[in-house]
Amino acid sequence: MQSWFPFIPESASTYSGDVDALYFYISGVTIFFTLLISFIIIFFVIKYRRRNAFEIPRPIEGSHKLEILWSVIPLLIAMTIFFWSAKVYFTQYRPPKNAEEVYVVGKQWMWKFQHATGQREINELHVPVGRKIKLIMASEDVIHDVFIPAFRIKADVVPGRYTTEWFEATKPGRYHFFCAEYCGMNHSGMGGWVVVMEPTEYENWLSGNANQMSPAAAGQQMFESLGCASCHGANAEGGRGPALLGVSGSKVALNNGQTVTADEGYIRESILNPQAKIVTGFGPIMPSFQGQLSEEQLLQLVAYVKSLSIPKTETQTAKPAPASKPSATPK
Ligand code: HEC
Ligand SMILES: [Cu+2]
Repeated sequence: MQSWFPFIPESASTYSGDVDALYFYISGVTIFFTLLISFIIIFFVIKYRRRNAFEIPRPIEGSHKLEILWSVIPLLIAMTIFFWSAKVYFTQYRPPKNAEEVYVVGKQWMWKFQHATGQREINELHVPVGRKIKLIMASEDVIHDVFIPAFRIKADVVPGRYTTEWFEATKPGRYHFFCAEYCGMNHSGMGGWVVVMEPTEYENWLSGNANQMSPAAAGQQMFESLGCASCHGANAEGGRGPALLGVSGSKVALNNGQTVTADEGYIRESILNPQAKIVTGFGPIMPSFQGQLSEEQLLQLVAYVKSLSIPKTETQTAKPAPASKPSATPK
């Protein structure tokens, strides 16, 4: 699929138009000045050429007016580029609160996706048109990068932390995505397709693949089996660890006087490296679970902890459904 202009991929997300406009603007400014300066150079070369062997040029005194003018004009132009790109960047890299979450794990050399409702996919991602989707991404091995040209988004997937990107697709279709960070032998094959569907079609697809446990439900099982529940009981009183209900998204006071927001990154760190940030009023007794969990399991635990803060009005995202379905032992 190509757009009207060769070299520019299909434009299929809410901000791909903004990115293109900025791109054309920067290209336009560059081309304009390249031509202008080239023309002036050639013009001067001809106009001020040496006409005879003994010619002595008139000395040039310099001009402050001119110096200021050709410093200030480029500065103003550069500032338009700066503010415009800052604005585009700002919307791109701040996922909206109400986005639906998809968990992404990259490993040599494939992409695993899991929807908040449980469906898993490999090298293919189904999403509905017109809804905001946030990808929470982790790597099992080396740095990868999720690049979806038609949506104009691209973000590294870095081992040891979560990165995110978000989009809202504007038209149904199949869009190629790539790993955009050289990651070893089969890097070039590490990609796939984002399938954007009409909402009803998407609901059908979801229900047709509904036999998997949601990440939050899988996380809940692990929460029991790993013994998290023994310290993080449902009721705060007398628990050895803080109650986790409502933690996600809240401000947590630490024993060093700092406050942090409990986002995915914080929850992740709390599990792998509990000593890094100690919640005020508690001792550093939580064991580290580093090395015991795959990125996928970790994402499921995080999904479970996050689901503990969803109020009664449960819209989409993680449903801590009765974790009864036997299937899918988390890998
Ligand atoms: C031995 C008891 C113990 C076990 C087992 C334990 N924790 Fe903790 N956990 C704590 C304590 C104490 C704290 C508060 C001190 C700190 O931040 O390390 C804590 C903090 C946390 C926090 C940060 C909470 C906040 O209010 O900011 C999270 C999230 C968390 N634990 C998740 C887990 C998960 C998931 C497991 C199981 C994989 C687990 N814990 C197992 C004792 C425990
Ligand atoms: Cu890769």
